[in-house]
Amino acid sequence: MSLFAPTVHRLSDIYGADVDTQALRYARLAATFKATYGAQPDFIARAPGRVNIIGEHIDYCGFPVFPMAIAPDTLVAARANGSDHIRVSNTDSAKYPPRDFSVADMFEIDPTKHEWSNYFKCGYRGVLDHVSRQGGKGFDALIDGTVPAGGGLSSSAAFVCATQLAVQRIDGYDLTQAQLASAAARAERHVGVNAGGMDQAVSIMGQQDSALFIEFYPSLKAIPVKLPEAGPPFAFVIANTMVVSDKHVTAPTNYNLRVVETRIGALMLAKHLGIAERAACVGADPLTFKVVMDEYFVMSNVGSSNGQEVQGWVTRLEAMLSETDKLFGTHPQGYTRGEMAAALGVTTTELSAKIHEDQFPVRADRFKLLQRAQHAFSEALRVVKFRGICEQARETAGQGLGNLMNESQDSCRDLFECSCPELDEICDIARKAGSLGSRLTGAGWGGCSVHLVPADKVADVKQALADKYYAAHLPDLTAGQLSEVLFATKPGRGACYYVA
Ligand code: NG1
Repeated sequence: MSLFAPTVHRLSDIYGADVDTQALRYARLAATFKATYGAQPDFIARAPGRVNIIGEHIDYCGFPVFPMAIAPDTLVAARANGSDHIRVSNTDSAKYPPRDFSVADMFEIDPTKHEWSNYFKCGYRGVLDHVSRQGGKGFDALIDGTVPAGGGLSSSAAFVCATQLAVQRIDGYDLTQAQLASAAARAERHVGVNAGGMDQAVSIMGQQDSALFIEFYPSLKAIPVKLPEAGPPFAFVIANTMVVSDKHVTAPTNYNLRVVETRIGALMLAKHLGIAERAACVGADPLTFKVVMDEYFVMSNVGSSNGQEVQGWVTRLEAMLSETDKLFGTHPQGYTRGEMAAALGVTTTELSAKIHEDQFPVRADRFKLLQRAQHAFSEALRVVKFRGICEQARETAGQGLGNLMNESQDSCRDLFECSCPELDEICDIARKAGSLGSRLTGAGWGGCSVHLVPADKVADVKQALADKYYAAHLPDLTAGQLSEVLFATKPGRGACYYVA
């Protein structure tokens, strides 16, 4: 795997066979850039969206996830303009009007305003904060995106990552892929979502024909894993519910609340296991379930804390599940703030500071620590088992992988409560039509679903979804629109520069 974002000169190196549509798109982008700014762009930076195959809402718990990059992407055409201004426009100017910023403006991101250019500013800050600089050269940028916004395919990460690539090339930096991914994950938090790092890592490091097993702790590591080739081939079908889940708007009751529930869960579990005062826990920022698990096993000398082998993971995660039930099983209805503060021996104000509520406020009467922890540990277990099945590459792999995806959906629906009726309905229709495994992908509460489908059943699954879901819920969709919300995909390459 290359250490730095590569530069490619042929569109086929990015999109495989689908070059004609892309050639037209890139030519239009260059022409619009020239019409807008009076010159050709120097280069185009490109970063893809992703589908998370399995491992939902556990990146911010420090656990491994298993996504793949896909073809839909964000392009940033750019050129230094010799001024101290940064001008940015979008090919969809009706929805995303042009903006003109001074370098100082680029550091002002107001998370209370839902403003498209905030993501551009995040990308800018990602690079500049990483190199500890207050500003760089002025430039012009034109954005074009094909990842649906709010659809669970990570349009925001694609946007932030592509912007980072553009900014570092304009300003003459060369961050490694791991640095770019970590910088983008930190930067995206400026818009007020306390996100993990999965999307940025796979957008930057995605590999053609492989999914990635991404570990975050003790450091970011992406291991390409081929999907089993033994047995009948299968495809991933993506179906968008078209229920737009705006993470940014619903964060206090959905995404950020889930992050907080797992963080408080980790603090209480560390205390319960008698390891809260150990340096690794005190110094962890944030303290996650993964840190707690590793530290507990270091202390009790059971297995290595970095054990990669499937059985090592299974032993440790099962032990954590059992401790979870012992500790949180007394409160199946959830905890009040007062109960959690008392359990940790702090005031509710101190608890609020611990979970950074000034930056990421949350709203809930009860915090469902039992269910969230059960999901996190069992989902991590499914991820390592999924990888294990891929590596064994047996004839029967498809069913095993599909079962894990179905169990993941059940857990997301019942324990993590991040599904929605439309996602459940789509999964049900797809399974009945031949999908081996169907689940939501991304944050959930709407957005996209992913289905593991034997190649000879792809047409049946798509037809069933078209007839039973889309015709019923969205009768006005044209055939062209349908192909954008319901499609088969395979692992694509990560971010790169394109220079003709
Ligand atoms: P989406 O909303 O699909 O981009 C979000 C987070 C991920 C991860 C998933 C749930 C951002 C940028 N991404 O993905 O880090 O936590 O939810 O697995 O917020």
